[in-house]
Amino acid sequence: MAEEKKKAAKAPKLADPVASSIDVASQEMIARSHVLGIETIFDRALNMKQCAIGVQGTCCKNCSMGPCRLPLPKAGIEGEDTRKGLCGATANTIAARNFVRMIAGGAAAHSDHGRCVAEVFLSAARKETDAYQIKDIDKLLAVAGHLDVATTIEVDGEELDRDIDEIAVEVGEVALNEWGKAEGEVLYLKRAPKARYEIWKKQGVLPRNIDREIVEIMHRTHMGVDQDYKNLMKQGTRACLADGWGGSMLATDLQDILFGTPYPLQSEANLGVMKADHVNIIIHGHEPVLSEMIIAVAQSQEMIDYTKSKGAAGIQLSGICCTANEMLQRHAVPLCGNFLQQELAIITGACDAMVVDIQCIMQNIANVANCFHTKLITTHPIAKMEQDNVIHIEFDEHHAVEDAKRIVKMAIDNFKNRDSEIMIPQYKEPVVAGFGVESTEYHLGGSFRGTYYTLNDNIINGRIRGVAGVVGCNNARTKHNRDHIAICKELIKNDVLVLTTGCTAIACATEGLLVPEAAAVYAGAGLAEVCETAGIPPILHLGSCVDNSRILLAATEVVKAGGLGNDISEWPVAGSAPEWMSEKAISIGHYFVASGVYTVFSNLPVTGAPVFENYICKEFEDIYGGMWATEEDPIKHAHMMIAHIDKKRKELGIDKARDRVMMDFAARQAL
Ligand code: NFS
Repeated sequence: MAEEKKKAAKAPKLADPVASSIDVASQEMIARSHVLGIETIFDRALNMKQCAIGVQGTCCKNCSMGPCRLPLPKAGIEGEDTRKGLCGATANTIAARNFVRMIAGGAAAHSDHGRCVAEVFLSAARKETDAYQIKDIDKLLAVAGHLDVATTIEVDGEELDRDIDEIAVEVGEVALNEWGKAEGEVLYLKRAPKARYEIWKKQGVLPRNIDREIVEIMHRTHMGVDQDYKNLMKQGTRACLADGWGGSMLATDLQDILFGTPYPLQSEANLGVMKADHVNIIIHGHEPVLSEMIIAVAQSQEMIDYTKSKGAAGIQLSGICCTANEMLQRHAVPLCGNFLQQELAIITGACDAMVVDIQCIMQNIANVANCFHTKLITTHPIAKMEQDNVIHIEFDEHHAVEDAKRIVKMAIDNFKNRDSEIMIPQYKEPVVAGFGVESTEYHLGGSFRGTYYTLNDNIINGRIRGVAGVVGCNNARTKHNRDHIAICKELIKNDVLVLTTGCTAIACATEGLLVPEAAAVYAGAGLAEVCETAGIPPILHLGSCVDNSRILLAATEVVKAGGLGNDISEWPVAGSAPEWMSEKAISIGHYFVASGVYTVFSNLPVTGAPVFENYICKEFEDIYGGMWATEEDPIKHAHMMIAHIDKKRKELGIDKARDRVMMDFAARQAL
């Protein structure tokens, strides 16, 4: 008996499905994982505690004399902070070094993705591959302008259009050069409002090229180099600007030119998009270079016929993580789920192949796939897995169609091998996505006006109180999707238009918030009226995480349209990432802050160094006009953003307009 008790005490705890996620489809699959004896991240989060010092940001393992651990004393610090590592590094130095290394990791991930797209772009422009072509010529010409590539040439004193192929090759070359050029500065910085650019210049944080700033972070944070938290943050700022206004923005632009600029379209979201009688191929990761080809091949008659010959009704493609957003915004391919749903999609027993490339792929999906017939296929040379059941099919733009065919065929052949009961949760919601900078301009400005002025007008007259970017990941330390949804609902209820990307966008989609009808149900009267007139949802899906660059550009368009100040920091806007977990989120958060946006995260690994924390969460506002803030409670979190929006309205002198509008609605209701 005592033995049994001991065993039970030792047995790993199992996650309570209802406490783990707000999403019923996910709850069903977590419950199923327990029935089948399959461990998921939800269980692991219960059985492994976080390191209390790491959470504070004050553990230094940058040399082998450590790790040096500098927890904040329980009673706080009175008088001088005497904590030091072996070399004498203070808590501020350690926390700042860790923070900027996170920026380096995030900026590297986004930017290396961008580089890969730029390489494929150049191959396509040089016609070295038939698989990819230039799709959006208007966008090519616009991007050429931003990269100082001429779009016309002078012949005999006459200005003529330049050959498109020639422009494309030069755009590809100039773009690729942005990663490692020896001189100058990142070209896209000039796309920011002039006032913003001048702040960066004055602060000495204009990135020189994309790679260099990341390398310099690794150098400066090496043992015994930069030991001034302010100077470290300067480099962190420079590197994240190279991400947001460099690597990420180039990724978005070149993807749009190659694969098409998104325009609103309709699809569905959640695990219920999988179909029992279809071959289910789930694409998970980030680079649309892979997914675009798989979509093309899966839709070919050859594959459709092959599928039928194997007894399946068709091929159901769906996506996880940012690849899901990429496929949705350009092809209406349904969203299967976000970060915390990757194991759960396999637990349906209906996933015939999960195809992954880079980033946010949990190694445990290999173990989960091993419990089913699911083929797990890695495709990227920089992202392999050690488990034996993982198949690696390297994807290369020069033989992309053949690679995609091999992958799709493997999935079809695997359909007959299903060995467990299929259990697809019957939950999915309709979604309208594809709001890029261009389409938002059209929707809000109308085809004749074609500017953001109508949006500005509605902000000035108070129908729209302000704009919020709510983005980022899931985090197994937080109930799946709970904070995304609570914050977004609270914001729209208070007439704040929400722009979303990444896993937040998928969370909103699975909750049914990304349809125009959601405005009447969840939005405040002012925002609902604007949404009804424009036919848009109260939360706009702007794509994947590299597409946060679209939010930067939309913000810039608002400034350009006039009436709301001269800089992003002046208009009523705020940012949020309530369930963040990845280094990419820190890079994104910081480029929003450095672009003048008040940005709230659930928490930050800086609490062990209060002086450093105060620097980025307070003093930063005087330097950049934007700053960090943290709040775990989602409703308080939303209201901090709303308070900032109201502060900016007041500074702009448009707070009175909103009072009037609200009275009008009250009066109207009374009537
Ligand atoms: Ni963004 Fe995409 Fe999701 Fe977080 Fe991961 S998918 S790049 S990092 S987890 S939002």
